[in-house]
Amino acid sequence: MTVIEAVAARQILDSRGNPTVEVDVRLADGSLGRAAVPSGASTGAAEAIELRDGDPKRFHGKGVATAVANATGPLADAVRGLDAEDQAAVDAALIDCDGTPNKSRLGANAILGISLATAKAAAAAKGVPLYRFLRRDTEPRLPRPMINIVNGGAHADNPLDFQEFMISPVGAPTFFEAVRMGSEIFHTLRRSLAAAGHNTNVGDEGGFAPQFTTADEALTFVLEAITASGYEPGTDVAICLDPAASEFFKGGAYDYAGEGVSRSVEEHVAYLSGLLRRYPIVSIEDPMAQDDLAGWKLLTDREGATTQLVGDDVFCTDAARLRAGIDDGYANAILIKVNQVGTLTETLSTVDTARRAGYRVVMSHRSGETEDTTIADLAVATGCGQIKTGSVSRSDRTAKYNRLIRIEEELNLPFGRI
Ligand code: 2PG
Ligand code: MG
Repeated sequence: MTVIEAVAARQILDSRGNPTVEVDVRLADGSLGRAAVPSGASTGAAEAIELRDGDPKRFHGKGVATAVANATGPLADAVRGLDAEDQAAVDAALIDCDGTPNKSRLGANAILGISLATAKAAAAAKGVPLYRFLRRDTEPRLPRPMINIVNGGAHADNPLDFQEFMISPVGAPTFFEAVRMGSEIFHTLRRSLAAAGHNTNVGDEGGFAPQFTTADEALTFVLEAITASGYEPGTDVAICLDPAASEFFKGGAYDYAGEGVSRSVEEHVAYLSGLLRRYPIVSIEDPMAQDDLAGWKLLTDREGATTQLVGDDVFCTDAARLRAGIDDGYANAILIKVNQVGTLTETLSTVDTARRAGYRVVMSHRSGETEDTTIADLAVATGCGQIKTGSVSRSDRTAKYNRLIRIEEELNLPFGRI
């Protein structure tokens, strides 16, 4: 009854107004699974390939009609007749059908759409929520959110060099309370930005994008918003950063264009250490560029014992790349993005690799998102303990928070910590 009978796909819009792939998988018993594929802006060099049509007359070249045709053509042929409950076999068939190491022939967007829709169809057939269907051998947990309240880098058109300034309500007793605290701080920040004459427009992930030029400026406002909301920085609410450093690593140095300063690898590490001393920062993602492994090692040796250092571009959710980090001792955590690797099975295997090595795991959205909430269920099912899903504004972001609020209501699960 859980045999895959039909695959449909279409182009829909993502949160930036660009087309993306949505897939419907229908099973023999009539169960339907539907998944929409996210899309990044500050993509890692080793990510699985998102197939775009490149036809300048349609969607300025960003159309995904070819990926949709691949999903309903060769990829559908490869999975039709397979059991949706055997995710590993379905994903292996998709990978085989594509035949390239980076899913470039048929598109990781086409492949991921089928992979995720298959899991959702199987969960529907069993009549259980996705987080329960995907449950691993570890204990499920509600993830602690990293809430992005200031956007810069590739996600905003301000001069801020760092991409994301996030708050994590480390003292919140439940997921809902974490969201409440995040929302209060977000609105307090809006008022203080307006009072200081800054604009309160938001960037791609729903955080504010004022004309800040330095991280210190952003951090000062964030810290003040935490305090003015009645919370103790560091105890109730900590700060997390994603500089997305690959974006401004040029010619062997870190080029802070907004600030108008270039820092050598050593100076950049010293600068980050300085921020760690001055602010209650508990986690930094992509502090170093994906191809600056010496820098990664330097920072990990210096700060890794006390600060969570999350590899995004450097690992690209790929188990082999993560293995290199574990063996060589750089980073101590990994960001997990389903579309960086392109199937659910590979995603879960990377999570397992991280966990076995004692690396922490953060489930993550992309800057281009949809109303699809799969990552919320994935975070609970893997019990990874942390999620990064943007600001507490814009429905593409709040859909994930709201999904987690409902899951928390359904279950009485333990809450993750950084
Ligand atoms: C990141 C992500 C998500 P993008 O760098 O971590 O915040 O951004 O999807 O643009 O790669
Ligand atoms: Mg990142």
